[in-house]
Amino acid sequence: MTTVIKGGTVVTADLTYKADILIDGETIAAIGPDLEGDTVIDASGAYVMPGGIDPHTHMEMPFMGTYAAEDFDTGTAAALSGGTTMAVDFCLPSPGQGLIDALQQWYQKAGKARTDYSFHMAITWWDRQVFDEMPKVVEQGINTFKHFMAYKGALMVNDDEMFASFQRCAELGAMPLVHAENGDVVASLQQRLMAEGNNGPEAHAFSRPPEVEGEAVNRAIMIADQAGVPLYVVHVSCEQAHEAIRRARANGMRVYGEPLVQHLVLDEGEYFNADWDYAARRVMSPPFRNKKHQDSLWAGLASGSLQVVATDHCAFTTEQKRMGLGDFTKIPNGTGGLEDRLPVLWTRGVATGRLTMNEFVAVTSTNIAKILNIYPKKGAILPGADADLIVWDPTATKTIAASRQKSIIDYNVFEGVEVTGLPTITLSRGRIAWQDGEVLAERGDGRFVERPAGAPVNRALSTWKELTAPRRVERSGIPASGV
Ligand code: DUC
Ligand code: ZN
Ligand code: ZN
Ligand code: ZN
Repeated sequence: MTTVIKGGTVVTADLTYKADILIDGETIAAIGPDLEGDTVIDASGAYVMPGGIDPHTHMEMPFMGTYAAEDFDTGTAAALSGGTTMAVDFCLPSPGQGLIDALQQWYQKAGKARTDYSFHMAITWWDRQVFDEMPKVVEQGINTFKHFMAYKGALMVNDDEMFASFQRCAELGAMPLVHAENGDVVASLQQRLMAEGNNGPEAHAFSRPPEVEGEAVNRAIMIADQAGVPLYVVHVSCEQAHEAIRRARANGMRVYGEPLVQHLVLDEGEYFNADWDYAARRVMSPPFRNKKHQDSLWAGLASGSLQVVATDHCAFTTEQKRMGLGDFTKIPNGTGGLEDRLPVLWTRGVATGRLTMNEFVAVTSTNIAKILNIYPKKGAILPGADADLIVWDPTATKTIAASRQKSIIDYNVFEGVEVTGLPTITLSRGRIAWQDGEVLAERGDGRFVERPAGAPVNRALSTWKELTAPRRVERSGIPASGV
């Protein structure tokens, strides 16, 4: 069975050109003029791009006394409708739970996925068992380990644990990820705000200022450098964090930064809405920032100091958000965005001239495929690559509305945003997975994508330094102690 996508303009991370794409089975067989196939998809007037990869989702995640309401079924349906063909979710062992044990639970949940998927493994506690299980996780095709520097008393790891885990990552050819916020300072600010009677969702933003993020990113970078390992910083939301990443990169360290589409577009004013539900629905960590920080993130994407745009899709219903009525620290943290990432980024990025089309492909797909060591199977339009493709109509428009979304959440943080530029067809491994508003991929069509360790692009500069044992100076004539 062959399919040919005819008459489109191919857009990759580095080229834009007219060509047909021939798909044989699940992969791309040829790219060129006048190709023929059993079925034809007409892409005239459209762009053909690699499907989006969202490296940051939390489906059905147990968190803050509840579970993220979006699961792999509805979440990946939402993804396909927005042109995303792969999601990387976080496997989160509960404290004391073995990593492999937790992984079994995640395979179970992800069995419902309609898109391909992978996992990052979270290090939520630390002892010999975790150390011993890390290589087993790597053997299963998971080459990234996530560390929460916030959520004190729950997911947070301390610096000694982080340093030990980073060193283990270095030995295994794996890469650490960090949620970088200073959890001790956040906890202290939360207490103070509550004691002063600031219990509404707007206090959430004051409890997590840019400084707590900037401090943690700097700390993680220095610890990674001492461990001789590269570093990936999730949800970079502010200039302080971006500045630390920029500086590290300029010094030759392989540090990657991932802004979220929410932070690029939505600002802290959202928390001052008079409607409690409206503000609480937008509570996530880190919180939305002001325009100065947004400009910094856009600049980082354009200049290459930030590499990836994700969503941190972690979707709770309004009812779940109300767990925090009277105490903002109990509002489940998280927002959705899987369905809207590509259209919103295109509208606010490409259509405004902030990003080129090629940069758009780089930050939504190709860069993360390289970082996660799955390129060119994913993130590429090349012979042999998986045929995860989107046919993109740059003139199609819609107004984002929860009432029309595939996500099961009862609201959308982008409600009312008008987008121009939408996928008309999404193909997942050669099959039409979404077309004309309908999800055609079925529950369970998605496959786990193995990501081998040892990605060459991820070697840390400090691993190339000459490693020497501490030198001891032999001395004679040691003076007697005492005065
Ligand atoms: N931030 C969120 O907003 N939700 C899930 C976890 C996180 O770090
Ligand atoms: Zn996080
Ligand atoms: Zn998050
Ligand atoms: Zn997250």
